[in-house]
Amino acid sequence: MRPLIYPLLLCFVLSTLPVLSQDRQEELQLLRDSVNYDESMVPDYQLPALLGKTNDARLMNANHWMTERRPELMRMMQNEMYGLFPDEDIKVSFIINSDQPALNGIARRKEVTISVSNGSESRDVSMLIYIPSQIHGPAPLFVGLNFYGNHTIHADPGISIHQSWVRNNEEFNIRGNLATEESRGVRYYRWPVEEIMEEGFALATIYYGDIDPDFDDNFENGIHGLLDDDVNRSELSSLSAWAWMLGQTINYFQQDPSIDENKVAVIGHSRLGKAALWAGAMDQRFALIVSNDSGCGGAAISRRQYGETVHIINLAFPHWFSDHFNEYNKRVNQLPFDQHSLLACMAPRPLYVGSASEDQWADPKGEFTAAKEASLVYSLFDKKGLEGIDMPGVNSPVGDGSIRYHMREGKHNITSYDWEQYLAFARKHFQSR
Ligand code: GTR
Repeated sequence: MRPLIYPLLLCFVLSTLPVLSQDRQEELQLLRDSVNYDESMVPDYQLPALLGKTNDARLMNANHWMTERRPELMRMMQNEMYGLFPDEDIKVSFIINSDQPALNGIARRKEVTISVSNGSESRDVSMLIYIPSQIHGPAPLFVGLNFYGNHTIHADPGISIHQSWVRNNEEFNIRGNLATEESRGVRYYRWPVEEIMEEGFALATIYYGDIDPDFDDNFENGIHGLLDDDVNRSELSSLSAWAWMLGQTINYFQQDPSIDENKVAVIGHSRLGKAALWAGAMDQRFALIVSNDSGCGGAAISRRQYGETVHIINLAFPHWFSDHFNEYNKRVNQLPFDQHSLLACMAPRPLYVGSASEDQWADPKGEFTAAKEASLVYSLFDKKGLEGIDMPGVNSPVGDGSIRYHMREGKHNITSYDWEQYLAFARKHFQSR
């Protein structure tokens, strides 16, 4: 019997869908109806060699990886899958709008406007930062995007409410695609702000729709609206825009003496976990990377075709990736890389991959497999990964080196259990530096 979770999951997935053409909907529905959740039906596949033609670690060293192979993989992933946000003519400036004590004195709250301009037009993106009061001197920090607005992560009445398009959600009192006071704090369960402060970490977050609203409009709105008309739309992607903005935040942290710009961890859940991974690959200033339930197009091996597939994700979310990614819808084995390649691009920086047992759509085993495979590249740096470790059961994190993995018991979500693991991992790695 199929567990009840799958139909429920399907309802959730359908409710988050942008409007698609009838043909596309029908094709998507057919694929969804035949999604594989049976491990014995995972096809035989061969992963592309991480190190190039030969996968022999004795024939490559860390320097060769960094200067030759990694750039080659990054180019392929950009061209074939993630696309880009071309920022040659774009200028970014930061304005601190407020800086006040908050959360009963345990933190300071800053709101920073990130102004993105092409010289004649600009878009403003708002970043919320909490800095723990107990830390004297620059604090290590987690930065991640949020789904519904900065004001949804905590009931703190001092957080500004954005004006950008937002997905309607009855449960969160969001109607007319507009955020209001009624959705303040509704996503608090995903952002344990007080615990993060107690652990001595600062937290920064940005509403992802401020950067690029999450629907397919051929890249007219959000920061894409700042690009020249002659920019090739087929190479753009929402994931690259979201990830690009994450990289911009480090430019701000470098100017803020209360933040330790050398200890910035990037984190994301689900599609924003995909964005966090791509940001971590594109910008090596991120000192630690956390992907939570990022699934297809994130940490999960595409070739396994278990849960969400490349074909499904491209039909459902045509704007997330570059148009070229569609070429692999029916021939995923032809991809010159797989998601282990993306994870390998984090090396030698600490990487934590989190899954959830009832989130089979995101393929926990595929996420573990990619993290384990990436260990080969970590070994070039004499860093320990998940070598010799098997897929663990629920709530049993594995990996005491630079790669760690867990499968939390429960649904597609980011919970305090997940955060506890990520905070402990970051504490350990940041302390030892
Ligand atoms: C789903 C999508 C997943 C995941 C998720 C989310 O609809 O199929 O890839 O990203 O959304 O972001 O919540």
